[in-house]
Amino acid sequence: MNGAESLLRTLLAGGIDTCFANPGTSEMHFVSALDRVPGMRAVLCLFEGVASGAADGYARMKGRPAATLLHCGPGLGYAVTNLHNARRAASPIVNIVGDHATYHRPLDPPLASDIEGLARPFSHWVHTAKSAVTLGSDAAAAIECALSAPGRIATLIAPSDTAWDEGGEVCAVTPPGAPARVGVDHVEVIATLLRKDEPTTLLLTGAALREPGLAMAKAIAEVSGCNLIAEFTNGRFQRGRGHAQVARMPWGLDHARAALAETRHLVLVGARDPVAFFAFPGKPRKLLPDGCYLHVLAKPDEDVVEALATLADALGATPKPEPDAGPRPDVPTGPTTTESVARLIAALMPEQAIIVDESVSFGRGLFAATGGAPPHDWLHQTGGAIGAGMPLATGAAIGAPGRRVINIQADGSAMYTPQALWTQAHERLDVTTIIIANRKYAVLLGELASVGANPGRHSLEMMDIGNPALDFIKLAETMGVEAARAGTLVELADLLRTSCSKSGPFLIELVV
Ligand SMILES: Cc1ncc(C[n+]2csc(CCOP(=O)(O)OP(=O)(O)O)c2C)c(N)n1
Repeated sequence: MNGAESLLRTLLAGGIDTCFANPGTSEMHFVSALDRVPGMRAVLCLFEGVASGAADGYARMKGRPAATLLHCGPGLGYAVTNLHNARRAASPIVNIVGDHATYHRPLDPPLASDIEGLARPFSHWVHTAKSAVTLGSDAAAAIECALSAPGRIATLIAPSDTAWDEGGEVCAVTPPGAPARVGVDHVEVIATLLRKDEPTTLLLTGAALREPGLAMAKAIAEVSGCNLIAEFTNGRFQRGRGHAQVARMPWGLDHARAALAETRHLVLVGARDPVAFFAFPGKPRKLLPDGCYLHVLAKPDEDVVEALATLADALGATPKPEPDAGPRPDVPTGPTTTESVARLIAALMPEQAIIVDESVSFGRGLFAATGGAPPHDWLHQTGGAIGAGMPLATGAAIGAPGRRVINIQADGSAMYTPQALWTQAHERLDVTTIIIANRKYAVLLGELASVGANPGRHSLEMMDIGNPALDFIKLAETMGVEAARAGTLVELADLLRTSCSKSGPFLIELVV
């Protein structure tokens, strides 16, 4: 068995059966092993940023890592932006990066670069394989890292001779143990705090926003009178009927600080000490109000759900079914606003839809009006690096087959990774993309004012993507995706219904 085959067999034995790939010469033996070893779904992506973003979306929905297959340093370079977003979402991923043969690298051929240096800031574990004999055990170590709490990124660099040499050995994966438990004494400190009559807020993310954690948090809030709020961006948030409705931290320093203004105690539940996205001249950097105390129930890599269960027990709080949310909202008519689009999506989304939200400025108000929709999952772009939405939607559709993905996608951000549409067409994925075509970098117009810069002709030109106007219908059709334009809510409703009634991808350009 050569090294490539041992790598592939070790991935399969470790539970990784999906690989988002963009191969080159140094990965040819891995690709050829796919012909001999059944079981791996290899998904061709036409840009590495699509592969890494799709691996993120897959992991968020499947709860298990996928692999990526990337070509040398430059291939990894294209992938790192969405690895950054995946790291912020705590998504497990195993990157396999091909490289020159060990004895060829010293000659400094054109594609040679410092792959480890490039991988390190975006990976929790980086290793370059030394030989075909140990490539299998290296792959097992990579999987073990990826599976450790709360979900990590492992990058294994495989020089091409480690793939083609004989002597490969398949290696078993030792699954890491459960995440670290929060001590009962520590939970009791938080319980004591919640028994006091002082304004307290639990800041939730990660597993606290999925069942059973979400229902436990709601029960704790009902018994103690504390508030619940989610981080501004979250990897996967279970929402809609049957789930507790939890607001997310508002966008913008002033709004976020206002949301916490009355709080005396902020308790982090898998969340981080909340800070502003950026520093602004003369403004505070943290969201915590003055005089508010910060507490930690569970850190991101601790067992958040168990900590919530212990806290609920200590307070005598029992999760209950959510009350009936009443009839589903009607399809709205009238002007196209964030609120009306949210109500329309809530009215028409199928049961168990997956919303992938890279709607940027248009979508900040989408959340409130979708709480009463059928049960669904909401995936945010987590790291602030735009170009995640379409790849995330692609991976989510593969990770959760049978569920319709609705990608609410700002137009400027769409232009970073539109190649994802080709993979959606190639794999016949059930993804409806709604492009919010405002033909601007609208969010940056606000940021210009927030940092105190004066707008002039040149700076405003940097935020105008309307000349020439992007034609997303042609763009989608070029990649084999059916598409149509909507100028009104009625047209949007018709197209959303049509796209959800048939299989495969569909793109709607919503002109706003
Ligand atoms: C990788 C990356 N490059 C650039 C930026 C800076 N940036 C933030 S928002 C934005 C424009 C977003 O425009 P669009 O997606 O159309 O959303 P809108 O602002 O119109 O709501 C840019 C360029 C970023 N966040 N990430």
